[in-house]
Order: sequence, then structure tokens, then C-alpha cells
Amino acid sequence: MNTTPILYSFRRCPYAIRARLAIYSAGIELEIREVLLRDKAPKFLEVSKSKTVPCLQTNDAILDESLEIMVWALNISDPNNWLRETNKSNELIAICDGPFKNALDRTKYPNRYPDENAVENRVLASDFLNLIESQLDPNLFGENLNLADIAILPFIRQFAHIDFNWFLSQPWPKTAQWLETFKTSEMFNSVMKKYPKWKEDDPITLFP
Ligand SMILES: N[C@@H](CCC(=O)N[C@@H](CS)C(=O)NCC(=O)O)C(=O)O
Repeated sequence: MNTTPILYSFRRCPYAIRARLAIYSAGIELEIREVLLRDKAPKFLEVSKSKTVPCLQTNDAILDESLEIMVWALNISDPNNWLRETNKSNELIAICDGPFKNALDRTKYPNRYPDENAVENRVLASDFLNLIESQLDPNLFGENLNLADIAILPFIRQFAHIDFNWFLSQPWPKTAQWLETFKTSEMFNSVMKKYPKWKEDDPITLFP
């Protein structure tokens, strides 16, 4: 029997946001379960090997990585052709998820990294912003969004909002416009709906 897939998600998590965006673009309907990171549901801890969100449970698989979930959804349906230029996209996403995310966390959460210098890390993170700015036209791969835009934008949003005035004062006008278009899009706002924390025996909540 085919059952509805289940997505364990957390509204503000950039990894979960990008997974929801791909599911939304693919037009897939599934059950969403909002996980509280500081109070994870036992069922989620049972299902997710990494204990991180997002985590997708289908009939025959458990996908524990946001990028895997994106590709799963877009392989079912990719009406916006986000899976073009996959190799080049993956190169940019790897920089985002690696050195950029590393520097982003050390800029955003100085208390968690007492031995690190937040300002130095902001400079390191800015290397990636410079690369993004040089590539935008107006999106990373031309006129239309692609997997890389969707995978990276939630992290750029997080970085920009550490100190939004500082972000706007940087020589990144294309990035600022790219982010603004994303934040005001129907798609983004549709995947940012609020759900109460899920608990066992709750009735099914469908996404989107
Ligand atoms: N590699 C994972 C990373 C996901 C991740 O780190 N998510 C964070 C939330 S933004 C998380 O669940 N952290 C676990 C915790 O805070 O306990 C993916 O791409 O899905």
C-alpha cells in the first residue's frame, strides 16, 4: 500500500526550508511534522539516523539529507527545470554547505564558538557572497531559478539577517535583489507557514 510520505521539518531551519521549496515546486503533497529542536519527538529520533531536520520518510526509504530530499522531489516532477546544470550547481552548493556555513555559524553564534573571532569569520563568509554576486544574472544560472539558488538562498537569508544594515551596505546589489525577490515570492511564503509542534497521535497535517 502506498502511504503519504512524511516530512519531519523545522520552520526556520535553512536545510528544511530548501527541502520544502523543492517539494513545493514539484507539487508533491505530504504529511508535515514540525519538530522542535530542543524537544525532539521520540518518533523522529527513531526515524532519523542523524537526528537532524529535514528527514523524509517514504514507503521504501528514509532520506536524512536535505539535498537528497530536494533531488527526490525534483526527480518526481521538475516543472521549473531546477535540475539543469547539476554539476555546476553542486559545486556552488558544496561551498555553501562547507566553508560558508562554517563561517556563517561562527558569525551568527559567537557564544557557541568562544575561541573564534566573529568578525574574521564574517570576512570568510563574505568570500562566498563575492562569488555569488559575480555569478548572479539575475539568478545563479541566468533568467530562471535552479537547484543552486534554492539550496543556497535560505543560508544567504540567514547570513544577511545577522546584521541586515551591514549586509545592505556591502557591494552586493545583485545579491540583495536576488534575496529580496526570493523573500517576497509566493513560493517562499507558502513554505514558511507556521505549524504547531507535532506529537504522536496528532491528526495528519498536509503540506503545502
Ligand atoms: N546535513 C543535514 C543538516 C541538517 C541540519 O543540521 N539541521 C539542523 C537544523 S538547521 C538540525 O537539525 N540540527 C540538530 C539540532 O540542532 O539538534 C541536511 O542537509 O539535511
